[in-house]
Order: sequence, then C-alpha cells, then structure tokens
Amino acid sequence: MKLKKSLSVLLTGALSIGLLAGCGAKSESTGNEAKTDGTKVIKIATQSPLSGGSATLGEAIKLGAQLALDEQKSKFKEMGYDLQLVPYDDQADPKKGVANAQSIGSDKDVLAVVGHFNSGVAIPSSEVYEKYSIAMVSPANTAVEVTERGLKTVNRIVARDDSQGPAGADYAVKTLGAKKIFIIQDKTAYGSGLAEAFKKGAEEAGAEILGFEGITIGEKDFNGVLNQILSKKPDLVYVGGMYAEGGLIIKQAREKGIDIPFMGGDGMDSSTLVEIAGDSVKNTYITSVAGDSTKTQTGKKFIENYKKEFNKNPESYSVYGYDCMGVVLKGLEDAIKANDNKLPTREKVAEAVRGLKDFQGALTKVSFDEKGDNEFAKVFIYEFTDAKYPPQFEGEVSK
Ligand code: ABU
Repeated sequence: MKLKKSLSVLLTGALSIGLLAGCGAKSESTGNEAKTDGTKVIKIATQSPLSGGSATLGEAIKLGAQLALDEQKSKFKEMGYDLQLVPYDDQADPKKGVANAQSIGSDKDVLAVVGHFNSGVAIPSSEVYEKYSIAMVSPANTAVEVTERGLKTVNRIVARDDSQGPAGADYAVKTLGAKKIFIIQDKTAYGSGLAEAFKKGAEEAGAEILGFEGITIGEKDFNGVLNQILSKKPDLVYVGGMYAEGGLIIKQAREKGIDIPFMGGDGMDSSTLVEIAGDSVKNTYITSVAGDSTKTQTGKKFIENYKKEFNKNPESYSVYGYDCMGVVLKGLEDAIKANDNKLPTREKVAEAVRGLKDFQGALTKVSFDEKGDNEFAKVFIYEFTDAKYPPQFEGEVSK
C-alpha cells in the first residue's frame, strides 16, 4: 500500500514536470531545473573586482552586464528561460578568481561568464572555464596571453596590449615629441606586458628608455622611483599599471615638481584616477581600448539608461560589460534556437559565442577570430586637460 502511494506520487510528479517542460523550454543535458512557472533557470556569471583597489571598474563591468541582462529577460522568458545574473567578486586576486571559477563550473545552471577586469586573474581562471567548457567573454583584459593559449572558450571584445603599447609609443614619440622616456610598471601580467610593448614601440620609433622600474600593487609611497626620475630627467613618464597606483604616482610626482607629461594605458581609464590625482592629473595622456560612448546614438542611449538605472555615471568599461553580456546572450539565443528551443549544452553555447559575426553592441562591433580576439577592436587616445572624467577624446590610434 505504502509502495503504491509512493509510485503514484512519483508518477504524478513526473507527469507535472513533463507538462511544464512542454509549456516552455525542453531539457537536454544539464541540471537546470524547471521552475513552477515552467521556465528553466539559466545563469550568467560575472567575475570582476567588486572590492579593493580596482573596484570602480570591476563594479562598472558588473553593472553594464546587469543592465543588458535585465533588458533581455523578457525575451528569454518567452522562450521558456529564466535568465539570472550571478555576480562574483574576484577581488583582483588570481586565487580568488580561480576559486570562484570552480564554484561557477560546479553550478550546472551557469552557461557563460562575463569577465574579468584583471588579465592576471583572467588567465588562471579561464583554465578552469575551459575545463568546464564555459564561454568567457572579457570586457577589459588586454594582456596578450589571454587569447594566445588557444582556449576554445576564451574571448575578449577589446584590443590587446601588443596593439595598445605600440599605439601609445607612437603617440608619445611622434605626436608629443618624447625622446627620453622613463617607464614604471606594476609587475602584473597586464602592467609589465603593456610596458614591454610600449618600450619596444618607443625604441623602434627612436626614443631612448632611461629606466624600466617595477612597483607593487597596493604601494603608496613612490618617492624612490620618483627620485630616479628627477635625476634622469626624462621628457615623458610611462606607467604600465592601474589607476590606484597611477593616480598616486602622478600626484606625488607633481608635488616634487615633475611637470612633464605622463602616459598610461586603459588601466588608468577611470574616474578614480582623477579622484586620487586631483589637479595633478593635467598633462596626462592615456591610451584606452575603451571608446567614447558619447560618439554614437546607441552609446548615448546606453549612458542615459545606465544613469537612470544606477544613478551614477558610467565608467570606461561599463559599456563593455554591457556589450559582453550582449555577445553572450546572442550566442545563447542562437544555441537555443539551433537546438529546437531546448536547453543547449555549455559546449554549444561556447561554440555559438565564438562563431558570432558582426554582432553590433551599444558601442562595439564584434566578430571573433580563431583565437577569440575581436576583429573590430580599437585603441584610442585621451588627454586629461582638466581634473575631470572622462578625459578629452583625441581620436583613434589603432595600429
Ligand atoms: N586592460 C586593463 C585592465 C587590466 C588588465 O587587462 O589586466
């Protein structure tokens, strides 16, 4: 009698699940459970620094991704899926990024990741995504190694440092007329790689490199390296690093009377650079792989929606978080349609993402090559003429 009752409960349960699945998405191979309204949960993770020195841009990536996902929720609902964002804080720490990546991989509902901000975190974390066949689309990682490892799941929508470094070098030497350059770099995968690429480009353009000094993330007192600069008398200082250290270096340099131009890369493309350096930021140039959203109608609309939603101005990488989520969701939609509206596997989502052609985001156009680099990625130059953000857009300097 007890056995009969249990069987009947089991059959009724199976029947209900079957009926519910018939109303919406059909299940294929993952553990995604149908909800009571018949939809199936699909999670997209973000990984970026939400705490610590890089949190301004890490949060911007998350918020941009969140906005794109929220805008597309109803479309996926009609297809039978409940889209959910799961934000992870990688703390700009490779160990934390890898631990989070393991959690992401173990959660069968997660089908893709938007992230990271730091190349030094993306590189080890993406080894884990590859193991789980989870597509990663990066809004900000520029270190060459990110896509040079031949991983099928790893993609980025921004330019690489082997474009950004030489583009900055050309501008420094040929436009600003720098002949003697001192380079500071933060010894990370990003900072040292970018500084090396800049150095090579500057030497090829005819400049002399007077120093190539390492600093440490989190360092606050730069008197040592600034004293070297005072004695060597360069006509430009290049910083391969992030806005937290870059802002302090510029501020302390100006306090010592070093009034020559400073230049950095996209790691300094943040309002926090201006907050830290204040007026000292004037006469600073940055290359960035992030374009100016005010230059297009869709970019302007993005800024308007972002401000309305979050009550704050977007940062350089906000729109890149948004466009990365757009890329992920287009790949996901294609994979669902190609699978007769059934839930696709992670492999199929990753293949669909890599296969995207001419995806038009709010600011970026995206077609991935065989390595996962974006064929349309560009490099831009900006100048801080005043202590305000964003800096003045000078133009495109892609090489
Ligand atoms: N591209 C600047 C952000 C940091 C990074 O790539 O490590």
